[in-house]
Amino acid sequence: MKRTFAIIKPDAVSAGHVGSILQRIEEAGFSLVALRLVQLTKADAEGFYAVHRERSFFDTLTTFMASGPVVVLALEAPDAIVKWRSLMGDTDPAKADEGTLRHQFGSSIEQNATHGSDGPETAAFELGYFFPSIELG
Ligand code: 3AN
Repeated sequence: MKRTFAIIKPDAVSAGHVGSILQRIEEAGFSLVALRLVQLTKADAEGFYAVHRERSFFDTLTTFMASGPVVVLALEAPDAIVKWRSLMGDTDPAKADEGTLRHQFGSSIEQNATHGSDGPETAAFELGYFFPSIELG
């Protein structure tokens, strides 16, 4: 899979980290395929995270994701899914390796600065959730 879907989450956008994170993405060698700033509704966030519907944190996670604008991205690179997840680091910023985005910009397991697809099917769903095919080329 050459493409993955990424989000710069509301915590990182409101803290002014969009520029720094985009710089890290470019320096890591990803090509930007599509990029947009979007304000999710709670329903948008619930649809996006539908696989986590039964998880205890679903309500707070979707409320957080709708709490301010996010940047949604389609990224391209060889082995994009694995490469982006490794640049993000562990879900929990406290466990994320030094040098990863979540270590640097995340503040909690929920407010962890970035999102990335966890597999090819998820990436296909998530890219299609935000980008019309005309924007993905
Ligand atoms: P990842 O985003 O690293 O693939 P997932 O799929 O386990 O992690 O979780 C999806 C999102 O749900 C995470 N990015 C995080 O914001 C949130 N999350 C995961 N675990 C928790 C938790 N224990 N408490 C609150 N939010 C969580």
